[in-house]
Amino acid sequence: MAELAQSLYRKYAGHFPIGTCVSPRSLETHKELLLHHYNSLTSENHMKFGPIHPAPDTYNFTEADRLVAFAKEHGKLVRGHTLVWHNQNAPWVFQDAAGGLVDRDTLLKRMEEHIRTVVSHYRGSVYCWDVVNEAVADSGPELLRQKSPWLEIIGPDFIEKAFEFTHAADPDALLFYNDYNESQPDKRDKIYQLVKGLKEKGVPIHGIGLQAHWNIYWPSLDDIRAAIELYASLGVQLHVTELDLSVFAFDDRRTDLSEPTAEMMELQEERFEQIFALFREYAGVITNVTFWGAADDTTWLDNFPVRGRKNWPLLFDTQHRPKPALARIMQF
Ligand code: HAH
Repeated sequence: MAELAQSLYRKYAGHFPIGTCVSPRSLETHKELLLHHYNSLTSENHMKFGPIHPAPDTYNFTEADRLVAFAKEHGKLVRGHTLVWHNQNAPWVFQDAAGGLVDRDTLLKRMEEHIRTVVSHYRGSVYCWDVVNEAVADSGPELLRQKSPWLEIIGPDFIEKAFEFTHAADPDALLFYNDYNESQPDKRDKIYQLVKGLKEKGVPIHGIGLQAHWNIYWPSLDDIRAAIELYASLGVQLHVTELDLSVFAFDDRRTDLSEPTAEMMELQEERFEQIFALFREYAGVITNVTFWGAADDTTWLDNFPVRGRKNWPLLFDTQHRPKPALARIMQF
């Protein structure tokens, strides 16, 4: 059993909740870490469209309900992730009876029914939703990601519809637009434009989710700060929704390491310290900081962007022991 350091979420109680994503398995395998260090939980996969609504008349709430029960039992917040995304959908959603693409009105009805059912089910238990995930284009002149069945079938107003349906189902939930590469200047400006447009139309949106899938070299502190400033100027809350800090630059596909080098660990410690100092500086606007994993033994980066390679991106090691980075972000 790993020795318990001072509780991360208790240390940050005056700033923002500290979260992690969880899986059905990690509720057991990482229970001690979850209880001691995190006070906000996000289902990594089981509130996504495919898993939770696999067939037109079939909802599978079992796993997400277990997470919500666990959170209730232990006094943890739950972030809802995610209602409308171009990935991890059930194929039926976009198909008509003949196997072709469904028409706009039918897809809007399906979206409404899906959102109403899921959001009502978790009303009062899930305090905020990533309503739309990753709708902005990574590069090029287009504002929106072109390869999305939601955009292709419904058109650009799929975004505002999703927020309106969610708000109707739970008027108390905080509603977020969530995306990655959120601190990269070109994409940052597009996310800003999108959310600004939604706000001007009176769409019920309360926040921007910064996924924060970063690494020890990128993005610069200046770019992160500029993104926080720009998004905050819209008068919305910011959640850091999926934080991890890979020891590899994104284009570095090396697979020769069985543990991170001392230099990587040192850089990671420094970066964690700087990033959390920045988050604390903006604690008036940053209202949740969630990691995309509780410890280095299991994270989505084990298979992205290189299958079967560890990235050691979190604050706890593969044995669930605090890395030196933990102490660094507790010094204030
Ligand atoms: C995130 N996408 C998703 O929001 C989350 O639901 C998933 O579990 C992991 C990461 C980040 C991403 C991606 O999936 C593919 C390419 C770039 C970024």
